[in-house]
Amino acid sequence: MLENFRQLPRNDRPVSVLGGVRSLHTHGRHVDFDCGEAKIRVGVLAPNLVRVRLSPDGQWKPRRSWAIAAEDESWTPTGFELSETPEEIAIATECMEVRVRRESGLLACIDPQGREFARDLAPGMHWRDRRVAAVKAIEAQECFYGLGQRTGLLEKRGTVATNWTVDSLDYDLLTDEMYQAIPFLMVLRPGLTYGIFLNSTYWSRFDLGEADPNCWRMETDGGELDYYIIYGSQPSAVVATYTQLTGRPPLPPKWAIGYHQSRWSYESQDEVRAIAREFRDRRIPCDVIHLDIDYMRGYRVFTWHPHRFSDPAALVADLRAEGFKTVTIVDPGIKYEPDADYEVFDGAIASDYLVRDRSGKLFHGYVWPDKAVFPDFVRPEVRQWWGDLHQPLTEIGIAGIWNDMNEPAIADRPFGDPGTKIWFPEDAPQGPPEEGATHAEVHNLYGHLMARSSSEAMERHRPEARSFVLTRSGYAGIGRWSAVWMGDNQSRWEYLEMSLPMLCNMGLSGVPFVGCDIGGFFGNATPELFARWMQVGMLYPLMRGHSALGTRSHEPWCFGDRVEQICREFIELRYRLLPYFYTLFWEATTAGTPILRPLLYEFPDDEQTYTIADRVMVGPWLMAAPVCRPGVSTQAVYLPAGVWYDWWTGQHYRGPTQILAEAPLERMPLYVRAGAVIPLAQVGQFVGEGAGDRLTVNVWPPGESGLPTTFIHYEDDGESFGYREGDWATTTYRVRQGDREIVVEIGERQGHWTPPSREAVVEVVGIGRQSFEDDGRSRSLVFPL
Ligand code: MIG
Repeated sequence: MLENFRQLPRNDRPVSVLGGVRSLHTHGRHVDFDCGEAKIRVGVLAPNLVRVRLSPDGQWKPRRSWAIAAEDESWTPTGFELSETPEEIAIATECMEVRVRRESGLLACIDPQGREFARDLAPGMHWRDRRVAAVKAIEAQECFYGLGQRTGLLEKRGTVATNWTVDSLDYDLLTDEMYQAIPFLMVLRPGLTYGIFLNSTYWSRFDLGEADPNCWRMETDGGELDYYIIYGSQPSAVVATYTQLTGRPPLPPKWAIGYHQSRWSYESQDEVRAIAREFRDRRIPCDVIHLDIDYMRGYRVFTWHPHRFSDPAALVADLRAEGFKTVTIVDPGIKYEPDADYEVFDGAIASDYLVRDRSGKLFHGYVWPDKAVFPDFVRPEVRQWWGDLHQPLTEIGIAGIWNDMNEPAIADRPFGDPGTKIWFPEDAPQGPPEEGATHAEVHNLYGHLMARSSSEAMERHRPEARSFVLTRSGYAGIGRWSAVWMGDNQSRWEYLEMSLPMLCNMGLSGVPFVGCDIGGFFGNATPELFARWMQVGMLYPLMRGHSALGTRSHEPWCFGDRVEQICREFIELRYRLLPYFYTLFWEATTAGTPILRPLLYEFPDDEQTYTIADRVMVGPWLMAAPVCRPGVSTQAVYLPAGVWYDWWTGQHYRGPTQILAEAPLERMPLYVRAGAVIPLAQVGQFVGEGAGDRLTVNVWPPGESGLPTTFIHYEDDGESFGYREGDWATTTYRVRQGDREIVVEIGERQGHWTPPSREAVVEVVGIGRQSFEDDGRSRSLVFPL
């Protein structure tokens, strides 16, 4: 096999190890260490954020920050103290210290309690040819997370994680390279969390104690090591800073967090209409229908099939009238078709927008349209041109774009033969010529920058409304541009179970808007699997059903009445919870917070939670213990410290404890934390359907010994960009419990958006309810016990 043109570092070169520190000097926020020919630069960007760079030859290459949203200069200057002893140099900020050993250049960090973390072990930073690496200690109790899209367990100690985007269509529990490449690692122990962002778009790899259980190691190509260390007393602080560094997502339109239905493919406009009608007739809520590759004419990107989709404008308009948004797939491969009046190909050739090899020869491979060529999305003008090609889609009302095959996925011969997967030669020039990047450096960015092009285009061409963009491939910070789905899973129980840790690690890696194909992509779901998957799918930030060509129909009504009813109820539950989900999305835009969270995110001092992968939190209040195995009707559930209420029965439990939950097929065990405040909507058949005349807010008693709790409910019109100009509303709820009453204090509504006039109903679950005209004024509701 070609092994994908991977150029290995030359093993005939010696390994070089950083020498001792000869001198240092400080300029602004940076401290430069002169270590002979090599240099280290430590930058203090924030009290809990330090950037470490190593240049083996002492020359700093210009860095291109495709993933960095906040450059060094953009951080508010923060003071630090530099002190020196004969043994070491220490840089102290308000909350951490970085120490560099004079003799060896080895670096370590210290937390406010004096505990070491991110500590270099010999040989520390080292390099061979263009490969650079660092080795750090695995301290007692440390557990590993993040690293973007990963199969297998939630906790990653003892594994290897490579960052090189590939079409991992046959992934299983042991697969390493995936569609996403996110070189961000989170390390947790009680009271101390740190993050490492390896700022390299080149191939990179983390060995998390696989080769040696005492240390973890990161390495990458490109000749310069550049990484950020983020300190936090708990995971939320690290995610907040990491997403400040690499960017946070914008608010999606509210409809995008409703239910999406997709299939490869709904093959004609008639079929799409029939699917839409079925949803409405059966009263199963749905907001979005996706059109997969067969809407095109011979898979030519930006075309419509003249017969099967003869009138796309009418189709999209009719769907819209029924409350559906339409999303079209857009693949990067352009059919190689000279002299055929195919505008996209002709335009790309005329402007020279395609990837060529080093000799200038046009690169081609084989994808759906057969022989295909590929835009160089690293060039801004190519992203602009490609984005403008979306205008005919937005003009007829397409509200979202789905980017597939953008790792990029390419075969070396026409589809059908067992071809080899290839990509551009690693020395193919990409990006603005003066920057001199090659494919080796930007491979991991192909899908990322394609999604960026789509996202910017949608905003340009639909300035009045927020759009939805979905991508399969991405790099660190992809959440700024797009939602992400996890590619081709299988209709098997293991894939249902694996979906939760995979999505949780994406969330910890700063990408909150994520989902897996509900029901499984390859293969046929059984009715039982499908019902369970819809229950789990209700928890996914992106809730989309999808399935592959040749599989049985996977719509919610295709598995008999019992499963249809289960699907309806769980999709309805999602729609009831939309105000809560929407508030979580808002939190994600302001603090990078994951929406779907592993228990450890909320209970980082409880080591029991460190390996729990199949129990998850949605936001701070809801915990689900979904069933991911066949034939189950009871389920063991660990409840961490605090009081928990059963969502279905109201029964309460005092954690930490282990309980046995009833879990017949109709029920996914779901728990609410004491003190929870959860805003709920009336269920409509789609998000915009006139459910605005009542807001229900459910409150669960904090318990006598419980601390007061707070929740900020976020609202806006759900579709425009007005929220950027202050057209939003937040309402703060404070809940406390005394001997004789529970008091719910509602703060005055903030912001410039006013909800339609409505009744507010506040219900303290199991105690009572009060309702009032929601005029936005502050009030205090007392519920006697
Ligand atoms: O070669 O567009 O992951 O969601 O349905 C397969 C057809 C290409 C892979 C995607 C899948 C999509 C399918 N695509």
